[in-house]
Amino acid sequence: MTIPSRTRVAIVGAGPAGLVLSCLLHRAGIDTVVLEARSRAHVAARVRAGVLEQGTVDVLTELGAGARLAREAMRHDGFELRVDGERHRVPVRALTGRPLTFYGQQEVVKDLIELRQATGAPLVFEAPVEEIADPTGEPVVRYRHAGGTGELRCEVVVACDGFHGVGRSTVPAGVLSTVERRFPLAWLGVLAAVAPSSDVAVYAAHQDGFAMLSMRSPRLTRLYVQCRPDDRVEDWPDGRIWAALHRRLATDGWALQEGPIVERSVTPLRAFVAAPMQFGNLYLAGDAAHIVPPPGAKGLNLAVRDVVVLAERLTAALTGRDPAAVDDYTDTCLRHVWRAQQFACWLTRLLHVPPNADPFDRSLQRAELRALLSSHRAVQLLAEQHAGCPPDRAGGAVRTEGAPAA
Ligand code: RFL
Repeated sequence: MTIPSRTRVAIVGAGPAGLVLSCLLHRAGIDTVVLEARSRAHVAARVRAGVLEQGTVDVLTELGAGARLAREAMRHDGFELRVDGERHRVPVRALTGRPLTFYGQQEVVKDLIELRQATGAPLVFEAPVEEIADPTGEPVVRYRHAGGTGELRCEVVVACDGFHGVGRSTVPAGVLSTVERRFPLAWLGVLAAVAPSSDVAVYAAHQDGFAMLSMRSPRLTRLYVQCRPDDRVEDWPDGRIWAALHRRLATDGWALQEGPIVERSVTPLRAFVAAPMQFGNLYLAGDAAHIVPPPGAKGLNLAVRDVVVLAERLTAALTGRDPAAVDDYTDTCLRHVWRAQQFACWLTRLLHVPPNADPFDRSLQRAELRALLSSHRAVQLLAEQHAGCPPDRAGGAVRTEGAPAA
């Protein structure tokens, strides 16, 4: 593919944020070029998120990337909280009107790549961006591709390049402020080629630590075990993984089915927020600006929210309808980012056993879990936060016809 030397919006990164943004702007008639560091095969195989909020499903469907999702996604009415083997159902759909949708992030990415490629608009793989020059004037994006280097001039650059990308580091240190919490915890995540042993996702709080059973398809189970941030995958041979899962997920009358482990990784749990999410004509979206700990299952959903907000504002600004529309991008996003952060950090603290937890901490944590489960209002709030608010115009995002207002 020949890469143009000029576009209106340069998008760095073809993860969920970059791809959704490119499709939203294309639909609004705005030229974009997407530059992605890795190969198409690599991006489409990266196993990460799996729980989609209804707002995210609505955005994908509205864009035309929802057909396979509608056929293949697993929809659940709720999830199970297992506390030292005691089972509690949280009926999310009954309490919120919204189901939980399980569909792998790699499948979302595949569908979006196909949608983008069908438009014929440039999406270039193996084109790592090395520098974003002049972000407050007419930005120039410098990249490597096919053994050479190139420059892309644009009016706006959106860094959707994840936590380790170049976008955030382009904002001067005196402008950008960051806050971070590193938990003394990590998740060992595995993908096992076996039918899920439960009809809903299971979050288990156990004296040994957290474990979770989730699903990606009727034949693929996603499992997580709390481990230490400095653990390596080699520290966790199959036997140790299954033994920990059997113990932490154990409950009467139920058995965990084992299967071949086809993927494994260790993810340290951290929370991170950078602000502002805009600097001149450079915008940050998704993991480039914030990381939420994975127990909340919010990262991909937040990335989609960010770009829905941004696409609406950039469209208004670049078509001349409202040049100041982008001014409140950071403030609008930070409201939903901090709401998700609060939920994810609370769930992390509630369900995991920190390495230094003493008997007092452990008893307090159990007392909090039991108080939560005995209160209808508390369970309602848990269900609402897990299901996520539908994106609405008050929050600055699109609302699909017929969706409830908030
Ligand atoms: P991504 O997906 O990291 O994509 C960034 C893209 O940018 C490319 N890139 C560059 N391209 C060009 N030039 C450069 N210099 C570049 N540098 C980087 C990268 O190759 C990549 O393709 O960011 P994005 O789009 O913001 O999406 C964010 C989500 O990926 C992330 O928040 C979620 O995976 C988080 N997450 C979950 N989110 C949910 O909403 N629900 C979940 O159930 C959920 N579970 C999870 C998760 C994340 C996890 N880990 C592994 C961190 C479970 C886990 C274990």
